[in-house]
Amino acid sequence: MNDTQLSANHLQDEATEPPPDHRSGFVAVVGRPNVGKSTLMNAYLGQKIAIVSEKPQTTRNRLLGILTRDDAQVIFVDTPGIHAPLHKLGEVMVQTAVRAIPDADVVLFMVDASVPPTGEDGLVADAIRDRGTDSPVVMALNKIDLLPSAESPHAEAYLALIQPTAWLPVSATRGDNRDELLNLIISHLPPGPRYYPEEQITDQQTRFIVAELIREAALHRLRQEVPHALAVVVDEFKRRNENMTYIGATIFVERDSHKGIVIGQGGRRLKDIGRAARVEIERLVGTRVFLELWVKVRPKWRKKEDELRRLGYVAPKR
Ligand SMILES: Nc1nc2c(ncn2[C@@H]2O[C@H](COP(=O)(O)OP(=O)(O)O)[C@@H](O)[C@H]2O)c(=O)[nH]1
Ligand SMILES: [Mg+2]
Repeated sequence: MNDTQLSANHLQDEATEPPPDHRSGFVAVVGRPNVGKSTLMNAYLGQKIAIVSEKPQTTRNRLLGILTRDDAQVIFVDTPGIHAPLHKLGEVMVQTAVRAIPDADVVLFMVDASVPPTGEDGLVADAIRDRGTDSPVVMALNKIDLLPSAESPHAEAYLALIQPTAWLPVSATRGDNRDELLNLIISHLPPGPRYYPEEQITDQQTRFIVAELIREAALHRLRQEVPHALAVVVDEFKRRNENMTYIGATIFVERDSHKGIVIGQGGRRLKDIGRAARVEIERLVGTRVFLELWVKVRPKWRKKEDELRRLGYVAPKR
């Protein structure tokens, strides 16, 4: 695969004509950080488009995940979690999420139903109301696998936040009600054509997803404040031959001390990050990968607009 848009490995048979009652549209997946938005989208696509971690604010950009079936095309818009931002990056992330709402045909409001609502869930409800959308709001009460029964004791409190058009308890990881939720979403989409070719599953360049997979591998191996101070840029992406891709990437951190932590004793942590990322990247690009990583310090990049732009964090216009 080249550094072009990522496609599913579908059977390349004749394009099938969608039926006359075909539905399609954009589904904005919104919610506070860490409720499972990216996990759910990846599960629907059967491929890792959006990285996932147990750390809040993992998703920083808007990503499209495109699901095509015979009767419908669902274009999921995975967004950063809506939260009270502490720096410029946080502001850009919240703007990115909020701006997805008015364009959506369905707003999928995800919550963690294993715990009671927090102030941030309230911020999400406010954002949906403030953006004045007429589109149906479907609420997914996620993580019910953590509860003794599918009945969340907090369901009522969540439903009171927004009075959704429809709702379902689900588990993005275990799969409970995942298909039912998809059918529910599709039932609220308008009739419409296929907007994207059926084999396309995202709008992102392979290069971007590669950078994200490196960031994910690093996130899983770092603690506390360092993960939030990381950015990854792919500098080189070259298919060397049929079975080998060369990738050179830089991990940016904010401080010299962070650089030391990312590299680790005798370079051990960086090697570990590289090894884990390489496995995921090989799965993505379908060849063996030679991955070279560098670590560089960019002081206070999260607070500087020009640095954010250079690292690819820009809120969509509007
Ligand atoms: N137990 C459980 N954990 C989940 C579920 N969905 C997501 N998670 C976990 O919650 C964390 C945050 O998930 P992520 O998709 O990154 O959340 P996002 O910030 O909303 O995109 C990760 O550790 C996921 O594995 C679920 O249904 N059940
Ligand atoms: Mg996410």
